[in-house]
Amino acid sequence: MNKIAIMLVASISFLLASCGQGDILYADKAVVNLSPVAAHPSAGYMNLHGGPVDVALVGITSDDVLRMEMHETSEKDGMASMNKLKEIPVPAGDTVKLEPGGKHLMIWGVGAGSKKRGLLKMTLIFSNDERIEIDAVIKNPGEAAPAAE
Ligand SMILES: [Cu+2]
Repeated sequence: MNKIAIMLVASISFLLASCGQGDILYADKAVVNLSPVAAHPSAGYMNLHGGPVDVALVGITSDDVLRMEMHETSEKDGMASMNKLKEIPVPAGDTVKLEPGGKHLMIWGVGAGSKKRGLLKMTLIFSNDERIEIDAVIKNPGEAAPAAE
């Protein structure tokens, strides 16, 4: 009886330890800011939290968009430009922010159903083949952006 109790305690503390910070790969604070001009792409932002090992975000898909790309805004000679990224590294235990003026998603053709729901379901694909499904909150043009942290 005592042995079982000790084993239970041991396995519970193991479970708690395995849920500690940096031990799981996840994404949060995902938003899609709809473009005020229908023909222009919308922008997507989120925070990526690294897990126990270094990975990279290598793809992002959604059933309800025409096209989605990973971009980075950079400034050269006072001119802002964007380039397409093949991957976004997410180091173990680190937080990588997709935010205005930096790395972001560019999204074409967000479907009417998702707009109505106010959520866009997307799947993040990582270099270790881990896939994470998230719901990004859709913001209409003019709606306040979420407070930065
Ligand atoms: Cu872009």
